[in-house]
Amino acid sequence: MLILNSIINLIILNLNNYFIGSQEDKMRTAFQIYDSNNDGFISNGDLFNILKMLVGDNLTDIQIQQLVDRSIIMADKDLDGKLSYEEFSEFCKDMKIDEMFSMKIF
Ligand SMILES: [Ca+2]
Ligand SMILES: [Ca+2]
Repeated sequence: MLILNSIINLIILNLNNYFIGSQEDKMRTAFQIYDSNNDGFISNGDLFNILKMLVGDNLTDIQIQQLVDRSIIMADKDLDGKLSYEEFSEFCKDMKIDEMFSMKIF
């Protein structure tokens, strides 16, 4: 879980450098990055693609898939197997900047 939080944090921090806007705008932009097929939901496959890109060879496909499955289960409040913007933003709200340092567990 910490790994995913860290990755989302990194993306949001990076967005801070490139975009001027409210926290809401940044969250919306981060959501659009994750929603790689642009259908308005972050699916299991969307998340897998993004994580795969971000972690590269640090994790096997199986480890990435497990991480994706766990993350979706934790954040998916209405149990439809994908994350809406509301679920995503709720999930991100509790994250702390400090958690990005858990990247070191790679
Ligand atoms: Ca999608
Ligand atoms: Ca959902």
